[in-house]
Amino acid sequence: MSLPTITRMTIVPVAGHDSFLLNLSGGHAPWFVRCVLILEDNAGNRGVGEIPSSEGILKGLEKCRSLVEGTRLNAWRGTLNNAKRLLAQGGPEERGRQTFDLRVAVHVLTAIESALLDLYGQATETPVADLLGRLGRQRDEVEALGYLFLLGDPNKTDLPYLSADDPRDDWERLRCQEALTPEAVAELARAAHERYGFRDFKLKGGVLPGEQEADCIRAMHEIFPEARLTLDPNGAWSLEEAIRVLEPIRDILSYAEDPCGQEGSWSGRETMAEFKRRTGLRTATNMIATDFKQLQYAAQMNSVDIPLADCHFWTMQGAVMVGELCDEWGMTWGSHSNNHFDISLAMMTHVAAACPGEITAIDTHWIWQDGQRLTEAPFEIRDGKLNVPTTPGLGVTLDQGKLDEAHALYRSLDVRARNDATAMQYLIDGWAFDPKRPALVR
Ligand code: GKR
Ligand code: MG
Repeated sequence: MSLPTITRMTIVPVAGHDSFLLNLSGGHAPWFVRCVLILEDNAGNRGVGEIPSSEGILKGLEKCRSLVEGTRLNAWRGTLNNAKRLLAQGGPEERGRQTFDLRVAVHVLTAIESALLDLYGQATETPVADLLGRLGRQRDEVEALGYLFLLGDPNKTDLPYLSADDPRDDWERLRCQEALTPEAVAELARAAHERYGFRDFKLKGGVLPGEQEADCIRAMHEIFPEARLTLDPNGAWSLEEAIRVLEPIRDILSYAEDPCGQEGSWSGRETMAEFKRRTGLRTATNMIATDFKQLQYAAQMNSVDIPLADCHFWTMQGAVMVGELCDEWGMTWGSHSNNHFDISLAMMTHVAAACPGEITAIDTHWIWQDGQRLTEAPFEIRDGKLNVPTTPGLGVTLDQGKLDEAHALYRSLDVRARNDATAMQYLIDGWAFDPKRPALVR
């Protein structure tokens, strides 16, 4: 069968609004930046992908343009292979010690892969979930967790955070206000549950002293005793601190996400293995098993039970391969997330749908962005779940007007990549990132 040819590749950096989310990297700015890749074919279809944005990523995509335009969809794997080889010439890259992944090549590749799969799915009338992995779709619904954050007070800054002037519900009101206590976090959990029906929750830590974050988990457990709960300080604590903070709440935690990390002469895979051995707690990570080599060592050392294989930095096929390995090796697949629009929500849903076996409810920042969109009908989280579409491709239709608006916002800003330090400096003068100290502990 002869499939259409790709006629045009368009790279569109976009920005959206965000709340004052706190984490080890600081405080989220009032905006987040992403990059949308659009591929058009000569049958008139458009395929899309969404990834984080940075100058390196935009350049990387541009570099691949001539390898993508003019190729046939039949050869989509070859196109990706060529892009991968070209990007590899940039040499090895490091994830870095921020909470977010600073690599370029793997993100660039994912954007191209997503748009290609979307187009290929449309040409062959197949949903992306059915194209992924050895066996395609494994489920028709994907469970998501309620991903909560401690929140800074926007009024302590003169930054243009959106306020909830006419909130539809408690969630829309609370996500714009300070939340730094166990009571406030429990309220966020309740409001998120009421709106989205989440059964499981994750709290982003690395902000307050560990014991205070453990109290937030206790408060969440009070109102949701059945929920699977986890706390993620992004490796901020030393091994001893992680044990001291989490041992007392081990019975109410389902797993600990990156409780410790690289420390002195120990690698993060070593401290995490030791943490597991000494506490008996299961561990998840998006920091110490972020490629196949690291995953191999993490598995050999028994450091990790739940690799959070976010498709944006594993590629969509890579993330599903991790899911297949987890299923074979007795580990549990999960997905990490950063702030994202609705194209990424679709990508993550299809990937999770193709991972075999029992998986962990996926992370998504969508609840912080809900109300903004780039597609005509974003996937919805209802009863804690996302439906996996049965329509061809990713199952989303780009809304050109909304895309233009998000691009115009990007152009109006002097922001080209994520920077959590600036907003944090309103709370603590001269604040600087320290991978081993919670953001408000200075
Ligand atoms: O959005 O602030 C954030 C998170 O801290 C994010 O940067 C992390 O990558 O969600 C992430 C995680 O699970 O570590
Ligand atoms: Mg994490």
